[in-house]
Amino acid sequence: MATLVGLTYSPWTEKARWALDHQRVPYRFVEYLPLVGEAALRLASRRFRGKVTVPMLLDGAEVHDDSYTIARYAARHGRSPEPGGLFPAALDDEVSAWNARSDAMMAAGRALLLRRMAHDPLALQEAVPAPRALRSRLEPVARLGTWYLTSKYAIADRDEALDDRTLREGVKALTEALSRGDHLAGDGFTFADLAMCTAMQFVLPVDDRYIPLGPATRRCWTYSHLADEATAALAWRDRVYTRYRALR
Ligand SMILES: N[C@@H](CCC(=O)N[C@@H](CS)C(=O)NCC(=O)O)C(=O)O
Repeated sequence: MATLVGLTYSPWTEKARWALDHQRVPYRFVEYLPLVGEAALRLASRRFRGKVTVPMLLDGAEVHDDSYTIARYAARHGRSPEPGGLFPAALDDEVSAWNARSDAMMAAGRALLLRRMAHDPLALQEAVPAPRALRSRLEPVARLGTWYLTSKYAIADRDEALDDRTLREGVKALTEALSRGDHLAGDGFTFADLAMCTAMQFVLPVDDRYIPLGPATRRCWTYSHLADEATAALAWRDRVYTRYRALR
């Protein structure tokens, strides 16, 4: 059986996991611990150079380190309940364009989130993988984790106004597309819908039933400048989750 290494709260992991679950592909999930888990991940994937990220899918000699290729793997190895599958051949370009949009929104959203997180001691404490009573004393551990991600993804070199614009334009493009129908590519559920739903996590997190977050973390993930203008896109995201995201 394949192993998926990922971070439960991460929208990239959710993108891969949703595709695997939707296609009914069996896998074992292993929770990743940023920084601490890196050496083991490099060893398991035999990636000794460059950046390693999760989600990562390991299936014998086959290694996939990107949510999009994991979803493609899911489409090859599973069976879709939808007639055309997650990647209908005729809609390939459209689906991958929406995925590129989702990736750009997520990179922008992460940069905006990490900036907010650095100033939110309660959210930092919730990120400490330790019993509640110890969390406030261990806040520096979470601060170290945030610093690590900030430097790994070169957040200081990013333009905050541009990140805001990228997220905003993503929501606008989504809202416009939804005025033409409930599915982004063709007339059924595809990876385009799934990818854009997961990107909306950086505007307002989805219900805890799908991705559990502590109250301070949820507040921190909420991008309030944009959430109020994104009501149609968020309502659509919630409808798609209810209909197509089975609870684990
Ligand atoms: N292109 C990758 C990007 C994945 C990605 O950025 N993963 C981040 C999520 S925050 C990660 O691995 N973070 C933990 C780390 O870098 O140690 C994908 O779509 O799967």
